[in-house]
Amino acid sequence: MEGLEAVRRRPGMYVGGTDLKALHHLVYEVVDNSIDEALAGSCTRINVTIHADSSVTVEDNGRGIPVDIHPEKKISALTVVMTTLHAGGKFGGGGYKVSGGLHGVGVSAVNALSEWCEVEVKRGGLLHLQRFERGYPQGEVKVIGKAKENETGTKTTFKFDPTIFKDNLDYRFDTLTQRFREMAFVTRGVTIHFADERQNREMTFYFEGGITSFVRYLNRNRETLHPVLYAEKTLEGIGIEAAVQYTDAFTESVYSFANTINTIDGGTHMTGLRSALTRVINDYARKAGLLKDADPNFTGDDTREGLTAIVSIKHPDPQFESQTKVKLMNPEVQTYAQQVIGEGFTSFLEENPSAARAIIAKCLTSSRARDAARKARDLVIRKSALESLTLPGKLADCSERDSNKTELYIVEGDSAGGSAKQGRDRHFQAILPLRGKILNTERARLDKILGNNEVKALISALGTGIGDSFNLEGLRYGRVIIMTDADVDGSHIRTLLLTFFFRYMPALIEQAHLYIAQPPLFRVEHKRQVRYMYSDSEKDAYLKGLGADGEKISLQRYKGLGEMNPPQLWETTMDPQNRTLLQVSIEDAAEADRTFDMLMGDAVDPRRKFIQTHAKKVRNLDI
Ligand code: 0RA
Repeated sequence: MEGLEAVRRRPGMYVGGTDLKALHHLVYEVVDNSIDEALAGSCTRINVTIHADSSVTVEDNGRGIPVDIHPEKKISALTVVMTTLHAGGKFGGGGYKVSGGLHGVGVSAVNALSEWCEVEVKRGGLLHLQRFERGYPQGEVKVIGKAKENETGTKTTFKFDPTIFKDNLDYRFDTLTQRFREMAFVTRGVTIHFADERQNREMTFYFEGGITSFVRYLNRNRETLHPVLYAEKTLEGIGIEAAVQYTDAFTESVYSFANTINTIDGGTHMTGLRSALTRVINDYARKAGLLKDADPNFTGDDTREGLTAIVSIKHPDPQFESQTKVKLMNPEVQTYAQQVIGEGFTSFLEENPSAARAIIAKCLTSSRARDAARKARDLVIRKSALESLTLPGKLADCSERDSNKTELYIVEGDSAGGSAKQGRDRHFQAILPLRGKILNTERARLDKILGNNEVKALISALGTGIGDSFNLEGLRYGRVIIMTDADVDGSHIRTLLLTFFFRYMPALIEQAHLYIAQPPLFRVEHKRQVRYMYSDSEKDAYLKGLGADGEKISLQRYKGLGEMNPPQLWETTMDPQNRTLLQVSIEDAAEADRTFDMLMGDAVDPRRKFIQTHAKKVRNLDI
């Protein structure tokens, strides 16, 4: 029991903390054990249930945790598994533990951190039960019934200990769903059923095609260039599989897994995948004469544009960079992954010449565009260095020079720009109007946007430079405020600007310099009193409150900033005493970045749906 006391005393050492993330890891740890059974070919179904009291049941139809008496310890193997750190896969079977696991400490750590935990095992025709409280067995393993012939499995129910996981923490449906979906994708053929009895929601994940389905899922809103390529082989006991499909998108979606854990920082399996793709594409393009002698090879950047891929490995002894298991370090995996994926991809291109041509055409466009973008960017950087003293003509600057006190409003359109220029406090507020249609007319890669005059003006107004020469110290305004119309165009431009800042100036967001202005939607005048309303519901509630008192009510709906006169704009949106500003978080911006992809991609349907869905609540779009 000593180990368990240590876990309870210092949970951080064993489960990485006592926060929401650690809480979810308890569930993953238990499910991982069932996934191990599935990977061993002994389990096809896993049911996870969150009960109303936030206890969690994980049930599988695997072989069942052995219950026989352990030869040395003279106690049931089940008790050993549940109370000994690192006892995970040491019994019988001969299989190794391949799935994730918490930090290798096994289900015993979950047991130690649970108020109570009950394990039922069906094995050898009998149903067994053992109960634990804070890790301590409450009696021996008991036989409490019979199991049907050949029916085996393990059912674990635990309630996390609220004296350890404090602050009313509770599980999040979406977080768990995401993880179970990933587990089901990378464990082909297993069904994960997830029910949340707190809110009567349930989901089932089963992917016949494994990671091939995963790639199809990721590309569901994109135009693909060819069918999914799947490659798989076990080398020296290491299972390697990859699924690859190019799309006409400009971005890349590549994910890597080691023993079903999403290694978000990649590692050797990811490197193996990337180098295999680049090498095979170059070889093919040379042989087919699509790259001439004088042409340089495609770079990794060229071959990753539009790439959607999953690489998943199963390793008996995975080495991770850190306790958090986000980067795989085993050096041999790089060679094996490169070999397996290289062979698979080579034959795929040979057998599918039209796919090969489409992929290479995509790489060519990408490489040319990158070249052009590099030149444009160099130009912007060189110019912005030169122009750091010459501010853009469109900028109406403020007189204050202390950037702790200054604000830059980025305003859509010249007419709104005019109102803002007249309405502002010119002492500390600067206005930069941007011509409305940068997004729709460009419909192109973000790199190209750097060459756009509006964006160049923005970069020089900010004073930070861009790319390698970006320096937050140069920032001329402590607050950078995006002020766009409450319509679809306005939200496009906001999405574009957020994406731009997210990709090229993330520090500006992280250091809390970026904001979104909140102009009102309505002006209501009643008994010579003017009020501004910022949402439909606010307006409706106000009008209802007035009732029918016979007085005339005048209601004006603002469609654009340009409809407000300068004093109105100041009063409602720019006056620090009255206005509301939304501070943009890096998550908001990341979300905008994904939205941007969808808005810019060639798949028309999701874009139309997006616009239809958001046209009504456009004020809160992607923020
Ligand atoms: C050790 C050995 C065997 C199975 C398991 C553990 C096992 C553990 C868990 C945890 C959750 N579900 C599980 N299912 C199985 C193999 C025993 C044999 O060879 O029959």
